[in-house]
Amino acid sequence: MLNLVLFGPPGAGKGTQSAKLIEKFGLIHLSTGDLLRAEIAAGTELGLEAKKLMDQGILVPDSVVIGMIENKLNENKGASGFIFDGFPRTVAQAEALDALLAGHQLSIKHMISLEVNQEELTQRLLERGKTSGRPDDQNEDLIRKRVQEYGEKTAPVAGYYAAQGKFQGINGIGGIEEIFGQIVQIIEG
Ligand code: B4P
Repeated sequence: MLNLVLFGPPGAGKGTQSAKLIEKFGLIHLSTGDLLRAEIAAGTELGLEAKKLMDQGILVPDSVVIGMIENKLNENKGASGFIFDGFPRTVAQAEALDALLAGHQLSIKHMISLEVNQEELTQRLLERGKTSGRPDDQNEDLIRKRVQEYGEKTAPVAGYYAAQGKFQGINGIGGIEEIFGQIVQIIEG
């Protein structure tokens, strides 16, 4: 069973690489960003609350995203593995994920971190913002706020997995195929 965490700052390429990994390895893709945007599109109460925070570049509360992941794990009991994309984003989320997986006799095999500098992230997200319709991609101040949230709340998650010997950092700047090749190499050992 292959369970991966794909990690990195906003715009590092987590979503891009996840799409390629699910195709190659037949894994279930669990992106908390996508799940939250689906709640917003459906106009649920959770979505309305999340939107207020996401539009300011702020993380939504841990309890909300942990609950969403718990539901998805329960819905996909026979899966051959999961890619966690954009989750965990805090150490509390990482601890909750380990506890949830243990309840299903599962664990994380690799945590793969895509490393990209702020200048490149800003360029990528502003470019995506031209067509994505995502309000959080359309303004440089908001992107800076998201990167700041990442530095303060999410970056410590790397240490959590490093302490378990599961952290693998790779350069997230370069061609999409080249980066994919490096991830596949880690997975196939
Ligand atoms: P997410 O949806 O997770 O958004 P992201 O970090 O912007 O995306 P990602 O890194 O996947 O970028 P992508 O591959 O698409 O989160 C959005 C918001 O939701 C957060 O700010 C937060 O408020 C909330 N949220 C989500 N999860 C949460 C959690 N667990 N806890 C609390 N709050 C949570 O790549 C970006 C762009 O770069 C694309 O246009 C792509 O084409 C391009 N690109 C990718 N790889 C490239 C490469 N190698 N070279 C050049 N361009 C590349």
